[in-house]
Amino acid sequence: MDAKKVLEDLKRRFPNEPEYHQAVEEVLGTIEEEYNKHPEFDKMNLIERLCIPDRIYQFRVTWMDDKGNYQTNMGYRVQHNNAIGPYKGGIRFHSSVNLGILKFLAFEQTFKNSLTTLPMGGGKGGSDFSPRGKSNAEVMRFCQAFMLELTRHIGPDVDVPAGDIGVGGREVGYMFGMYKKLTREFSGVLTGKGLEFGGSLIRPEATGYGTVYFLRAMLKTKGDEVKGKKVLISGAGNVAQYAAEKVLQLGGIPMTMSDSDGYIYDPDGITREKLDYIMELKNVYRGRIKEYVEKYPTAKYTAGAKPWFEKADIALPCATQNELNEEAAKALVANGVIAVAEGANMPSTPGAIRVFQEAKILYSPGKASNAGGVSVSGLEMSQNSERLSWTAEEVDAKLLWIMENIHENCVKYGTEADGYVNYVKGANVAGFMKVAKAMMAQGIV
Ligand code: NDP
Ligand code: 2IT
Repeated sequence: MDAKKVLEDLKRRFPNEPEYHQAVEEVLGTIEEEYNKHPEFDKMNLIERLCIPDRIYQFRVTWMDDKGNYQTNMGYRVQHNNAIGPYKGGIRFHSSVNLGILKFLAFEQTFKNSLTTLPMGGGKGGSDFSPRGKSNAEVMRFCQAFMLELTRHIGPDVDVPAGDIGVGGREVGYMFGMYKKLTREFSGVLTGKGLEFGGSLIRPEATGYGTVYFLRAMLKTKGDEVKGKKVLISGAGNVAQYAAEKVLQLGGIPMTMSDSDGYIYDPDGITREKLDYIMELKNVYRGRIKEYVEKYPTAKYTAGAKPWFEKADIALPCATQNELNEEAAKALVANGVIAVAEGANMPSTPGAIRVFQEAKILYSPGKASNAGGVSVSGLEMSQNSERLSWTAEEVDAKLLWIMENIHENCVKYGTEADGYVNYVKGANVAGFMKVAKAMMAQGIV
């Protein structure tokens, strides 16, 4: 394959999808060499079938708001690849959602899920509906209207959605309820369910915990540890909260959290008690991060900015794509950051990744370091199939094993001649090879 040509062709056929192009470019650039060692792949033009989703569903979602007005949003499900298992990946509700963003996420998910060692293909879905500022009743009506259409495209052995930005336990619960009502079937069709109806212990924690387990494994290669390190965290949602919790458990000091309006910096560190406040603020009251400084006035809030220009040892981007650009990466490196582990999907721009890799600091892409969430989703599917629930200790031990295994695979496939581990290459090659072999074995389908 000629990676450049493949990409140009995709850009021509699918214009106006910059995030999708960005994700594909990053993967193609790192797997090209390995791919070309296998002429049988190119003979079957495997790469095109790997980049273009198996199928995409798009539908209108109409629902009634509390004032009695009818609102219309778009709904999507991108089923990217099911060579190694049923389509699997989250659902995102955010005003910025469009097809290009979901195509990038579904593409990334395919490699991420392959890395987990569990039998899951890749998919992603969502809507441009934003739960922000909506009442509980509005969120429920929207979730029901969304599931009314999505039902016919998913199933426990077909496609198993979960949460992502704007979709947490509440939304998964409402969608599960509607699926159950429409199909009269109680199954593991969604993951991230409530514990009372088939959810797994540690699923809410899994992405954040997994990111920090991966960070710990990276630091260990340098004989270093999380203890005593100052950590910049972006986001204040599911991933950011549990990344902060695990940093605290390992003796590190979270310094920042953010949302799309700005970030807070606490010079004394975000302690366990302060994190409890943030969790209540975000999860119960659905408040904004700036309210933190009213409660803890020694902290500062900066509107319209990102936390990357503060001094620290480690950065964990846990909010959204392209939230850390080249300029921010340069500031992080200049301030002495030794490791960046992505909790979000594709938070670093290509320019930022270049800066990290040229400075030879530890840098892991989301598809490796945030794979803990979908891994425990896979474990939720296993528990649903055997109609048993595992203890928190069991699930956490399996999560840790999976994250350390992904780390080992990145080292195996990503170590360069000078010993520097290119985690992007490692993750992409390891993830790709398994999917490619499965596709080859299954013929042209
Ligand atoms: P949440 O909705 O719980 O939290 C998202 C956080 O990111 C919020 O603080 C939100 O702020 C902020 N954010 C969202 N969009 C933007 C934006 N455009 N600009 C700046 N800030 C933004 O989502 P999650 O924590 O679940 O997801 C965070 C990231 O992690 C995403 O990239 C997601 O794809 C990824 N991820 C999630 C997994 C999971 O299991 N949940 C698994 C693996 C990856 P605001 O309230 O202002 O919108
Ligand atoms: O990006 C992701 O891996 C997720 N949002 C979690 C997907 C899942 O199926 O648990």
